Amino acid sequence: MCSTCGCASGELRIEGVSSEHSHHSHDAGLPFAPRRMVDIEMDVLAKNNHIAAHNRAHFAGAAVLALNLVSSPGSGKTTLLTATLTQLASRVSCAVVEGDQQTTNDADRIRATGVPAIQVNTGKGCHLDAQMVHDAVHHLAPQNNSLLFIENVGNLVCPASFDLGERHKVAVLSVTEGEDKPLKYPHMFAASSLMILNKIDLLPYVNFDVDSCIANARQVNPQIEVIQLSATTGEGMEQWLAWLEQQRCA
Ligand SMILES: Nc1nc2c(ncn2[C@@H]2O[C@H](COP(=O)(O)OP(=O)(O)OP(=O)(O)O)[C@@H](O)[C@H]2O)c(=O)[nH]1
Ligand SMILES: [Mg+2]
Repeated sequence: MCSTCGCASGELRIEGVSSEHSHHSHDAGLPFAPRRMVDIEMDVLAKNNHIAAHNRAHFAGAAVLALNLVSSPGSGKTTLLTATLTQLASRVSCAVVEGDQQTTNDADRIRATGVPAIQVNTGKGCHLDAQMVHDAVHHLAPQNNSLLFIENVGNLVCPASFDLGERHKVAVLSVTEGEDKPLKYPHMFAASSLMILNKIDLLPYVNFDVDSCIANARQVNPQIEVIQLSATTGEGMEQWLAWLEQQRCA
């Protein structure tokens, strides 16, 4: 489990090991009894949800469209954002919150496009939480009627549980990761409104079944929208920009 966020689900299953036995071996390493772990998890998430609701009200009041970009490390979130901002920022006011364990690399990449960005370093933490976004947004002070992109820490697990007050989660999955990822990490794809299938320029070089990936995503979330694109070649970008425009008008 993840010791920094207390996001153990209490659903541990090890193939071929009865749940009774797997719980015994798991519990031996825990600092708290399972019941207490669940209580702590609920406390953490309830507190987070409270701050997320505050963020959401603030964004609604200022007509800020906040999007939470989630993915595994290296799927292309920052590349997609810089490509997006290059096309969008002259027309729409944008700002970015960047989440990573360490470095300001990604915020530097965003700022190089001329768009304000603030880096949040989570240290040992594996996700952004609503308080971090609240504090970062306080410094960023996004304009009314603007777009706020939040790039979460690269991690397909914990960011699924932490509401930041965003309008939508956008899951970025690249074609080098395998089409089974929506089934292996269902919570993330269930929580996302849109799946961006990135790096389609690499499809000729990898074994990746696009149709089966989309079917897998729809199995865990029948409503999920899908856009295939390449953040580096720009193929499919117009669909993503149209989706953003649609959300801004919604
Ligand atoms: N071929 C190809 N490479 C891409 C594409 N998008 C991103 N990349 C490359 O993938 C690597 C990771 O891209 P990033 O944008 O840093 O990924 P990220 O999701 O922001 O990574 P983290 O912030 O570390 O989680 C870089 O080498 C990018 O150039 C794409 O559409 N096609
Ligand atoms: Mg990044």
